[in-house]
Amino acid sequence: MKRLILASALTLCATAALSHDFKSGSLIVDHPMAFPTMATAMSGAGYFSVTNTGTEDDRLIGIRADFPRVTLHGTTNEDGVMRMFDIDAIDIPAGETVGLEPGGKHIMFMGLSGDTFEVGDEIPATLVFEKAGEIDVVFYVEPRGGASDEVDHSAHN
Ligand SMILES: [Cu+2]
Repeated sequence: MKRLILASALTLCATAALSHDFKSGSLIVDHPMAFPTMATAMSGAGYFSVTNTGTEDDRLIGIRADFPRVTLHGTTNEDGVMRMFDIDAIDIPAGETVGLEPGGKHIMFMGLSGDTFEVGDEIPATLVFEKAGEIDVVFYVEPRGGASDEVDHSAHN
């Protein structure tokens, strides 16, 4: 019986972690998260989705966090080779939800130098939007779930 209670408590925690969101004005930032990084990784990626419930387009123009460099990244897939590059902004059109996800646009935390992301870590960051201004969020480091998560960030720094 004790075990059953513990199991359901864990399930509750997991559910809470999966549904955390942050709001400012007409923007809702849902579920900022990152995957664990390997010991040798110099960078780690962050993902979330943003819903713009307003009538005016907005743009994500930057992010601040406690790392040597944090950038917005785009991804291209040319003949099966994934490449990532800096982008200036991510459009968040009125009435739409934009997802930052593996294989697409994402946040790049750079300069980890041995300071790995581990499951359960929380990474505070400030997202900067052109119109909504700044939104403080927390990225949760969560276990990798499946093959679709796999974008190798270990090689770039
Ligand atoms: Cu990247």
